[in-house]
Parts: sequence; structure tokens; C-alpha cells
Amino acid sequence: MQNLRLLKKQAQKEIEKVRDLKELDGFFRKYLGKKGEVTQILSKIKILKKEKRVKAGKEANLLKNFIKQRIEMKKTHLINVSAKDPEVIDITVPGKRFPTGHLHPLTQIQRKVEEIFQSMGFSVVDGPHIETEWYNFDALNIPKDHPARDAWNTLWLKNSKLLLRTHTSPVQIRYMEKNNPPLRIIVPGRVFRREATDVSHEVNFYQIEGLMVGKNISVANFKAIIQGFFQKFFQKDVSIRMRTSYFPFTEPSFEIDMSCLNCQGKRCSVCSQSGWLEMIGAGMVHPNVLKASGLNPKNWQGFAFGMSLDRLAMMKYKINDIRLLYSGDLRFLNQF
Ligand code: FA5
Repeated sequence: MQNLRLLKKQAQKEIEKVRDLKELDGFFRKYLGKKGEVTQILSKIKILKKEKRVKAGKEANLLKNFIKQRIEMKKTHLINVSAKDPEVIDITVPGKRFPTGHLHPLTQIQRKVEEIFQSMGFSVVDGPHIETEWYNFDALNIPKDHPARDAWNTLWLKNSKLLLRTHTSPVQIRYMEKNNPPLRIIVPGRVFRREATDVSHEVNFYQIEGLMVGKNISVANFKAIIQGFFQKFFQKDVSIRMRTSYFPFTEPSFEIDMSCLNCQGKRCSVCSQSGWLEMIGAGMVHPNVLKASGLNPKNWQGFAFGMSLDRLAMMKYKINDIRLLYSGDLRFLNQF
């Protein structure tokens, strides 16, 4: 009896020191294994006289059950701890997927547009966001006091004659100054205007300028290129209409509207309830613009256009508010 009590105390102390399942297995073998201490006591009890055997057997079985129970408790504890321990690596657990980013819808659209125009022989050209008055206005046949300047609500840089370009047209001049015709370029990029925003207007947005100059370039070439572009971009026939318009840097000038894909021409807020959305300003390059770029208008002629990238994105993805494109809202962006 004395032995059993001592053994219980000893077992209790030892199991507290057990740190892992391997040690627990050793503990089990020491007490309850074939040659374990409790097992041996139980086998010796058989040879005792009946009166002693019953009592000692009861005590020994109690100790056996006590140790068994402690082993189970320790096992549960060790398994729980190892599950929380970051150092334990379970190689069977499936790997975690790290979220990967993707290109902004406007960048996706820009790349698609570039690809289509490049397939038609156009080069992609870049220009500065901060412009001089000369390139943004004067060289484009918009002199200082001309009322047409008001049409481009301009953001001027403080204490300087520099401005944030209001359109991508200045790059026409910059390119023609340095490159001789025949030429075909597109200029994708950000432009800035001091305007009130609404579902189809932003203070900064993207334009794609197009310029094609050669010996006999005509409005018919422009129309074919734009129709080809729309067909490839939207992967279906879309209705477009050409309206006469006015830009100081083109003569004649026109605007291209497309049937609103947001409402299928049925009139909605995106197309200002007209069924059509203005997509492009365009025209035949004005002789004064060719002159300002150092070219002789008697030798060269061509067309130019400025298209809104944002509105292309809106039509392609049926986005009903341009401001969503600049919101940084992941619920919106993750859809693309
Ligand atoms: C221009 O900016 C001319 N530079 C286009 C041009 C180029 C004409 C070459 C002739 C030759 P406009 O201001 O209309 O034109 O703008 C061109 C297109 O940009 C418009 O058709 C419209 O689709 C889009 N747009 C204009 N203002 C905004 C705005 N605030 N937010 C979003 N898109 C706009």
C-alpha cells in the first residue's frame, strides 16, 4: 500500500515533466507497459492471499486507471499545444494562396488600344503632363485672347506660365517638330481640367491622341481607321455617328459619338439621356498647326483625333460612373 502511494506521487511528478508525445510513450511504458511498474505490481497481487489480494488489487487498479487517465489528459494537452506552436510544420496542410494584384482597368484598356493601333502601323509616343502655353494653346492655333481657350478649363501652375496639359494635342506639335512625315502616332496619357465632375466628367482623365500625316491623307482614311478600331476594340459592330464641330487646330472638325452601350441607345444618365456618348474630337490638321511644327502645309496633310480612354472603358465594361475608376475602391477594381 505504501508502495502504491509512493508510486502514485512519483508518477504524478514525472508526468508533469513530460514535454512531448515521445516522452509520454516512455512514461506509459515505464508504468503500464508489459514490464511497467504498475503491471508488475498487478501480476504479483495474484499470488497474495485472498484477503490481501482483494484490497491490494482494488488499490492497484485504481492507480492503473489514475495513470491511464493522466496519460490521456496529457496527450490531449500536448496535441493542442503543438497545433498552436508555429514551429511545428504540418506538411500536409494545403498551401495558402497569396492574393496577387492586377492591372487597373484603365491600364488594361490603354494596352488594348495601343495593341490595336500598333497593328495598324501607329507608333506609341509619350509627352509631358506639365506643358507650356505655346504647346498647349498657341501652336495649336489658339492664341492668347481667343475665346476657344475657355473651352479647356485650365489648371495653371502657381507663379508660372506653365500649366497641366488639358489635352494630349500638344504632343502633335512636339512630335512633328522632330519627325518628318509620313507619320502615324498615338499618344495615350493623362490630361487635367478644372471642371465640375459628374458621371461622365472627371478633373483628370485619359486621352489618346491620334495623328496621321502624309501626302494624301483624307477624312475617308480617318473614318476607316476609327471604324476598324471600334470593331476590333468592342469585337462587334457598334453604331457611330460623325457630327461637324469646331476645334481651332483642325479644319474641318468633327466629333464622333457612339451608340451608348450602357443602355443600348435607350438613353441613360451615362449618355445624358441622348442614347449617344461623345467619344472623339477630330478633324483634318489645320495648316497653321503644320506651320507651327515646321512643316509646309502645301506638301503635307493629315488627320488628328483625341479620344477618351475612360469613356472607352465605361462602354466596354458598362461602368455607369467615371469617378469609380479613380475611387481606389477594391470592391470595384477587383471585378476586372
Ligand atoms: C479635345 O481635347 C481635343 N484635343 C480633341 C482633338 C484632338 C480634336 C485632335 C481634334 C483633333 P475635347 O475637349 O472635346 O477635345 O475632349 C476630347 C474627348 O475627351 C471628348 O470627346 C470626351 O470624350 C472626353 N472628355 C472631355 N472632357 C472630359 C472630362 N472632363 N472627363 C472625361 N472625359 C472627357
